[in-house]
Amino acid sequence: MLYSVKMRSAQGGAHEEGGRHISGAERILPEEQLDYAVLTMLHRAREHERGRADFISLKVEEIKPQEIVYKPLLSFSTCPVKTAQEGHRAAVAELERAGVKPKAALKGLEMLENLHDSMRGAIVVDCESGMRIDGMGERGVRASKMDCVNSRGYDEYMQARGLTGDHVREALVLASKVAGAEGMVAELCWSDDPYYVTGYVASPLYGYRRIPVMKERGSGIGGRVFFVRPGTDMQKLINYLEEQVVMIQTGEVLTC
Ligand code: WAQ
Ligand code: MG
Repeated sequence: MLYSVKMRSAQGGAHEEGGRHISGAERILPEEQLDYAVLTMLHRAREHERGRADFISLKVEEIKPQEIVYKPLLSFSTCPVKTAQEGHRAAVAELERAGVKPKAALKGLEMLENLHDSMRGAIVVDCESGMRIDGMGERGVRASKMDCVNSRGYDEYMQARGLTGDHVREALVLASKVAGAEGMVAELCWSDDPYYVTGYVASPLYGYRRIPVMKERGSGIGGRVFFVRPGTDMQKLINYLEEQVVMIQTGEVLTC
C-alpha cells in the first residue's frame, strides 16, 4: 500500500489565518518509508532559508491502487546561461519554442517578477492571450499527489547527471505531472528560496529545460506559471493537478 505524506509550513500562524508561507513538501511512499519521510519534512520545515516556521501541518493519507495514473519522466537538458538577464531571455525563447505566443510568454514572466511575496501555487495563463485564467487568487493552483515510482532508480538517474538535492528532484517530478495535463503547453518556474537561483521551462515537446540563473541571489521571489491552450477546461485541469494521483515512471524517458 502507498501513502501520501504532505507538509506545509508558515510563519505568523497557519496559512488560512494569514501566516506567511515558508515551505511545502509531498511524497507518495510505501509504508516502510513513512517514518523517515515525516521526520525529514519536519526537519525541513524548521530549518528553512525562508525563515523559521511556527506553524507546521503534516498530513498522511492512504492511497488506493486504482486511484493511480502513471506518466513518463520528462527528458532533461540545460540552457547555457550565466546571468539572470540571459536566463529570462532563454526562458522566453524556450516558451515560444514550446508553443507559447511571445506576448503571453513576456506577460507570464512579468507576473512572476511582479509578485510581492511567494504564492503557494501556480498562476495559469492562456498561452495565446497571456491572460491569467485560474481565478485562484493569491493561493494559485497547486500540483499535488505525485512522486516517482522507483525512488532509488530516480535518485540514480539524477546522480548520473550530477543533480543532487531536493529542489531539482521535486521540480522534475512536478514538471512531469504538469506536462502530462490535457491542454498544457509549457511551465515556467524559478524558486522562491533566496539562495536557489535556478529555474526551468518544461513542456511536453522539449522536456525539462533547466536554466541555471533566473534571479539575483538573495531574492525571495519565485513562482510558477502554467501556460495552457485556449479553451482548456479549467475545472478539469485543476482537478487533475490537485487531486489526481500521478506516479512518474523513470524507465520511459521521453526524448526531444
Ligand atoms: N504546485 C504549484 N506551484 C507550486 C508548487 C506546487 N506544488 N510548489 C511551489 N509552487 C510555486 C510557488 O509559487 C512557489 O513560490 C514557487 O512555485 C517556487 O517553489 O535545479 O524549488 O519549491 O533544476 O521554491 C527549480 C529548479 C526549483 C530546480 C524550483 O521551487 C533545478 C523550486 P519552490
Ligand atoms: Mg521554495
